[in-house]
Amino acid sequence: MRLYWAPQTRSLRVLWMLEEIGAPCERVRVDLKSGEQHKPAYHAINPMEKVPALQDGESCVAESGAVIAYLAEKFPQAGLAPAIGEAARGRYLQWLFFSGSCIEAAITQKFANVQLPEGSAGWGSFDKVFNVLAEVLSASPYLLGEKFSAADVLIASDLHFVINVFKMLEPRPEFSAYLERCRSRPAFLRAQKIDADGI
Ligand SMILES: N[C@@H](CCC(=O)N[C@@H](CS)C(=O)NCC(=O)O)C(=O)O
Repeated sequence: MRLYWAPQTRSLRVLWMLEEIGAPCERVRVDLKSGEQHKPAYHAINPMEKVPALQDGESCVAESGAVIAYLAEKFPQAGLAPAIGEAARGRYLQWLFFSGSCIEAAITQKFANVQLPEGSAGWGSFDKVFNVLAEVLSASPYLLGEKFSAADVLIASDLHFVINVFKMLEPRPEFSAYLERCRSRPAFLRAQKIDADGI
C-alpha cells in the first residue's frame, strides 16, 4: 500500500489508522505548497486533488473516512470495525458518515458564518452536531460503547481539529476526556511523530 499524504492535514487520521492496524505502507509526501496535488500524476490518484489518498495495488481510495473504512475492512484482525451482521455495525457506519456529512458541513458553516434554518441543513446546526457527539461521549468512553473503533479514529481527529486547531469549540469535559483517551493511544502518538517529522 502507498499513502499519499502531507503533514498537518487530514492525512494524520490515516497515519493513525495505519498505526492502529500495524500494516506496512509506503508514504509518499505530496508537496501541497508547490501545487503537486494539481499535477496530472496526482489527479489520477485523487481527482479531487487533495490528501490523503491510498493506493493498494489496482485500488485507489480517497476521502479520509473512506480510506479508514477501507483499511478497517481490509484488516479485520485489527478489530476496528464491527462485522457485517453485528448490532454495532449500524452505529459504526453512522459515525463514519457523520464525519463527512455533518461535522465537515458544520465546520464550513461556522467558517463561512452563514445562518441556515436547522430544518434546511442536513446537519441541523453547528451546535446540534457537537451536542449530539457530547451526548454520546458522556454516556460511554467511545462512540460504540466500551470498544474503540475506526469511527473513533475519524471522529476524534475531527474533534481534535475543531477544538485544538481551529479553536471553534470551547473545550467540554466529555470531549477533553475522550480526546485524552484517544490521543494517549500508542498508535496515535506514533502517527503524531510521523506527522511532525514529515517523513
Ligand atoms: N474530504 C476530504 C478533504 C481532504 C482535504 O481537504 N485535504 C486538504 C488537506 S487537509 C488538501 O489536500 N488541501 C490541498 C488543496 O486543496 O489544494 C477528506 O476527508 O479526505
